Amino acid sequence: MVTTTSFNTTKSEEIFTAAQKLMPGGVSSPVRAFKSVGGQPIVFDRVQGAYAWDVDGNKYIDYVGTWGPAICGHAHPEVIKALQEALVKGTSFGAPCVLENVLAEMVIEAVPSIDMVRFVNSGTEACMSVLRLMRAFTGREKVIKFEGCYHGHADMFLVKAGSGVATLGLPDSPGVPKSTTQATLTAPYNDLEAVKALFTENPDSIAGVILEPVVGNSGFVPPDAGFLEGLRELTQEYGALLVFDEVMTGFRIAYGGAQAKFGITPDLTTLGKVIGGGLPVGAYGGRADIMAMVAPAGPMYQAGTLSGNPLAMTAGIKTLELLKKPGAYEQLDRITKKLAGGMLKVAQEAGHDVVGGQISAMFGMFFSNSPVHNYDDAKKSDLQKFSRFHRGMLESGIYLAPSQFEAGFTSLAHTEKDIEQTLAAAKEVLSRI
Ligand code: KE4
Repeated sequence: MVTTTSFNTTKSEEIFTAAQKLMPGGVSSPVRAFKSVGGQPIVFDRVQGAYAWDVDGNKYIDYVGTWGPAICGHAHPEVIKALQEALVKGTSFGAPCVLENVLAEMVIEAVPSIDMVRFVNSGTEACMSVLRLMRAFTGREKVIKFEGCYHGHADMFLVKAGSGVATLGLPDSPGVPKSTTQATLTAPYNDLEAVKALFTENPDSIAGVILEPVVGNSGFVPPDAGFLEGLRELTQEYGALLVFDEVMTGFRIAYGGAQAKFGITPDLTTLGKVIGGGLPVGAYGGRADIMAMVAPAGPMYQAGTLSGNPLAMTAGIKTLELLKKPGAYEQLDRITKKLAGGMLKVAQEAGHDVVGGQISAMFGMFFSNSPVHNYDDAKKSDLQKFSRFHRGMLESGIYLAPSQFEAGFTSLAHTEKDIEQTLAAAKEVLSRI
C-alpha cells in the first residue's frame, strides 16, 4: 500500500501544469480536473485489468474504469487482439461494414426495448438524437428530465434544476439559448407526483420522459419501488414515450441493462460506454415503428462520419462476447456486493453516517445520516468529508471517481484480493478523516 509520505506525484503535477496552458482546465472532460474533490489530478500512464499506473509509477486499483467502458478490465487481451486484427484492415470505412450488423444483432438480442439500433460516437450524441426522435415521432416538443440525471452536454439537457414542477427549463450553462431549454421540464428523481403534475399541466405537449433508470450522475441513486413502473404507466396514459438513458447502466446492471433487471420496457433506449469497449461508440434504439423515422429510412436526420467504424465495432463486439459468458454478472454482483457492503461497514465502525449500496457492477456511498432518493438529498451529504475520503484513498492507491456526484464501477478483473486491499485502505482512511 502507498503511504502518504511516499506518495510522489511530481510528474503528474508537471504534466498537468503544462496541460492547463494548452486545454481549458487542462483536461478533455471537466470531471477529470478533480475540481469537485480538490487537489491535483493524477496523470495516467497506462491501464491493465483492474489497475492504473500514473506517470510517477504509482499503482491504483481503479473503480472508475474510464467511466464505465472497462467492465471487462482495462486493455483486455482478447479485446486488444481483436483490435490488432481489425486495425490492419483499416480504422474507418465510411461505408457499410458487416461488423455493424454483428454488434447491432447483439444489442437487439440483448436489450428488450430495441428492435432497431443506430450507432453514433458518444452518449451525448445518442441522447441528443433520441430527443429529436421523441419529438419527431410524437409531433410534440416538451420533454421531462430529472434533476441530477445527466444525458450528455447537448443544449436542451443543460437545464437548471427546476425548483417546483411548473418551472420551464432555464439554461444551466452560458451559451445555451433560453429557447432551447424552455421545452425541457424537470422534476425530482423518484417523485412520481411531480411527473403527474407536469403531465396534468401539459396534457398533450409532452413528447416523453427520459431518465437514468439507475442514477449514476447524482452519485449512486437507485429507483424507488414503483417509480419506473409508474413512469411506464403515466407515459402510456398520456401518449408520451418512455426513454431509458442506459449509457451508464447498459450491459452493466445486467446484460440487457436496467430494463432487463427491473422488467420495465421503455420505448427507446440510449447506450454508450460498455458497447464501445473503450472506443467511441454510442447508440440509440427502440421500437421498430419509431426507429423507422430515422434517416434515410425516414425523415428525421442524424448522421456521423465515424459512426459504426470497424475498430469501435470490434471492441464493442468482443466486450459483449466476454460479458455474455455464463457467470459474468454473478461475478460482478458478488465482488461489488463485497466492496459496497464492506465500505459501508468500515465507515459505520469508524463512526461515520453513511448510506449507499450497489446494483451489479455499479455502487456508491454518501456521507449522510438520511437516505438519498434524489439530487437534492445527495447535495445535502457531507461533500467535504467525501473530498477527504477521496484524497486519502488516492494516496493509498485506490482510484475512486473524483466527485460525490458520480457512481463507482467494478469489472470482471477486480479480484477478492483487490477488494480486501480496498477495504483495508478505507478502514485506515476513515479512521482519520
Ligand atoms: P458521453 O457523451 O460522455 O459519452 O456520454 C454522456 C452520458 C449520457 N448519459 C449518461 C447516463 C452518462 O453517464 C453520460 C456520461 N457519463 C459521464 C460520467 N458521469 C462521463 C464522464 C465525463 O463526463 O467525462
